[in-house]
Amino acid sequence: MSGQTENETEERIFIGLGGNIGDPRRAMASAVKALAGADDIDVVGISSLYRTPPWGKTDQPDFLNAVVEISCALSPRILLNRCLEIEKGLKRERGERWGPRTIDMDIIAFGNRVVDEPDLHIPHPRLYERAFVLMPLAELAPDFTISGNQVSQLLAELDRQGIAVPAQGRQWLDIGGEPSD
Ligand code: PH2
Ligand code: MG
Ligand code: MG
Repeated sequence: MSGQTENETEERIFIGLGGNIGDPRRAMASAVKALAGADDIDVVGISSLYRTPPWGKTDQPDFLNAVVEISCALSPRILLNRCLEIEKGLKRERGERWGPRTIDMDIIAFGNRVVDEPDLHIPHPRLYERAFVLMPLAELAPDFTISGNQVSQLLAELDRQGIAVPAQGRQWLDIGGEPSD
């Protein structure tokens, strides 16, 4: 698929946010504001904030996670580039795979499109194992289907133990104020 292909249909697009070092809540709030501030992206849904046990590599601090729904006419590739730019702007730090990070933005689903490129896999390939993605996603879109599976059904099959909701709704965006730098 050409990287420039326009998204002309009403596709539901979801981006997962996460982080577990520094001030992840603030970094995630800044990421949402950066998405909302882009002329060609509308933020149409924001989940609550979730505190989640580390997945994949367990000897690291809990993560904060959330999911946002956006609407845009960008291609998945261009959207990925935007997310990488926003991460860079927030001075993303990360080390090993699945290790600690200040901010992570992952395209979870882009309508029913399937993208399989070396650095871009949509739907997100580990979505099915990750309550930290499916819980906030189910809050926004329980009936959305990913590769034929309803989000609420996928979540019902997962262990949600240890996941908490420190901030209900959108209030987590406004705690504390803007980053100083
Ligand atoms: N992200 C990872 C690895 N493990 N665990 C949780 N709970 N939340 C995450 O966002 C997360 C993770 C790599 O991106
Ligand atoms: Mg990730
Ligand atoms: Mg990522």
